[in-house]
Amino acid sequence: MAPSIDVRALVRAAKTRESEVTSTSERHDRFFPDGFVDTTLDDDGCGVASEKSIPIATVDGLSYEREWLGERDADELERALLASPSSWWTSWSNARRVMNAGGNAPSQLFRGEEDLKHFPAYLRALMRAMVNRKTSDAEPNHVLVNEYESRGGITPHSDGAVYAEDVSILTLRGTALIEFWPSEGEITGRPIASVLLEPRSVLTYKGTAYRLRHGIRETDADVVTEETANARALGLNPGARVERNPRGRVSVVFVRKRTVV
Ligand SMILES: O=C(O)CCC(=O)C(=O)O
Repeated sequence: MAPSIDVRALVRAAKTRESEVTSTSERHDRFFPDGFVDTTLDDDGCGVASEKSIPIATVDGLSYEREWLGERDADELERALLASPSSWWTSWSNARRVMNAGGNAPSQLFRGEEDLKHFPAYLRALMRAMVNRKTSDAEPNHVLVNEYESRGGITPHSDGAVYAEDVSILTLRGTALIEFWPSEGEITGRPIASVLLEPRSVLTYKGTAYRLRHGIRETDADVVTEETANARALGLNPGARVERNPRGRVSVVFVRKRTVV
């Protein structure tokens, strides 16, 4: 006999989740009482062509911008995101936990306003800034937060077909070397490229770069190599060791999910 499904319990659980999401987004709005104080949210020429932006010629579609967010705003954003209830976080084995900061489950398609209404106002402002500052081609509609322990990493992967090929990663705390690998085959030898992600920077990967796999090693210190595309701009030579922050790393991933038709 097929196992019976307790439909009432499922509906109750969905309602609880719904009210938790709403009350949490209201609670979130106590952050940023004065709005963003040291971040430029509109294009003032600090987009792709600014001095803070480091072109990465070795991989089509890969770009990196330093100091995308101001220091005070970065602190406030971290406080706000980490104040989310523990039930919002999912732990992964390699010293990483992930939070869905708005919208529906990461694997589900985008449902329009139904998903957008759950975002706190400050995240909506950053989502708009992504496109106003020409970081993304179009406005993201989904945001994930990763919190890593100091040594934590993420296995090389590609982000798959649910998202448009245009992803931006804002690092809030800690540095880490992200490596890009061919889309298929064994991960051996040297990566195609790597980028050292600094606090307050944004890394964007689109098109060709999106289709590569990317990952971060589990380690106490990252080692800059010939492939590290922003090493020179950061004043680092191949072989330089960059210790991980003992407090770990926090990153915010802005994506655009495909829409339910
Ligand atoms: O934390 C990062 O910078 C990478 C995150 C990532 O690759 C992911 O969430 O899929």
